[in-house]
Amino acid sequence: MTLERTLSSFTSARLRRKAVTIGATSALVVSALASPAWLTPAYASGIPGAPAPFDKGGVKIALVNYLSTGDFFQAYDSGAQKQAKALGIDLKVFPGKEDAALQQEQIQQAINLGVKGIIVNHGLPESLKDVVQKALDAGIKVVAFDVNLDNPKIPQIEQSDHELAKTALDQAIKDNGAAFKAGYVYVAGFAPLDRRDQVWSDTRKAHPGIVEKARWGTVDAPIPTSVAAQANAALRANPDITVVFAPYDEFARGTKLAANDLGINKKLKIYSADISTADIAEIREPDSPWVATSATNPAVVGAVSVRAVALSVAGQDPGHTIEIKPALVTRADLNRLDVKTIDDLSAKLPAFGKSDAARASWIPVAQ
Ligand code: SR1
Repeated sequence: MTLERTLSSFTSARLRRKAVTIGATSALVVSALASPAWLTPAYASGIPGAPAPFDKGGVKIALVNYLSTGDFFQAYDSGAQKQAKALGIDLKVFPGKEDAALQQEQIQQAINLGVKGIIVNHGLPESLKDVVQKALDAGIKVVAFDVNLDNPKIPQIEQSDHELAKTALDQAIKDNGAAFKAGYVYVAGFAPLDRRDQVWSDTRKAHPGIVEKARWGTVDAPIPTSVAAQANAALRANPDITVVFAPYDEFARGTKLAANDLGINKKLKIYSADISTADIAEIREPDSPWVATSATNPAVVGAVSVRAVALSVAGQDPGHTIEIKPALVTRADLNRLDVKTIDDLSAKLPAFGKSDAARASWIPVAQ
């Protein structure tokens, strides 16, 4: 099903003419944008005692995505929406279609709309640096999540990717010993995956008994199906692989699909990054090969991104590097605590549900 919405809350005639087509997987974003409660009634006219411009309300901020499909990015967007609502921010979400030129054009559109701040969520640094410089030159504050824009004026937000990869790999070594034949799922060029890759490489250097027998990976949508086709071939050609490091939940899902299809789910163990309610169900399935993941709550990451840009817009420094700490979640933990949803996980594993990053007394926290 395809939905079409014209985002009419902004006054730009150009934008009003441009209908944004969003796939069904982005329905959450669409419904939030279309909701009459887009602006929080309580703070639509400003937060009492907040620094300008948040004392008046209706501050325009743009969230410009590169990727939008998949649970992580949907939850990220919904966390950003919720925090924006709590701050009385008029948040315009530009859906990502893995198209660098489109993302660049969307940042230009945001500049033309007169936003006060822009959150850049993923993307290719080469295609973004010039246009974000234009935004900065126009006095617009910019923060970046998971794309290194290499500019001292742009706060960088990340999920402590080194720690995330290390905790997942430490668990793999704890479960399997320091010598095993491994598969690895990776696509170069994405900042979080590149940081996790550094840890994979260091881990193999520190433990020469860990041998990478095959590597695969793609972000072609739908990612799990595309990864499954590759994993199927790689696992068939390398029947001695017993461990797969798949540090993105869409990669883990694809690899799990292949393992189930090949009937090797009981002898393979998958260690990943990220978690969603759907992932929890997949990890908890009987005989699931997906045994552990290291993750933040993506909705919290979205909320932190909005708070960081709000601080910048208010003339307060959110810090140059803003990190959200991950928590290791094992299949055993999920079963022991009988976790069924992300909200359950936040309640039962408090390290997972919150972040103190980019807070200030005047910012109502929504996470
Ligand atoms: C293609 S990059 C995918 C990653 O971005 C976010 O950092 C998520 O953790 C996901 O693993």
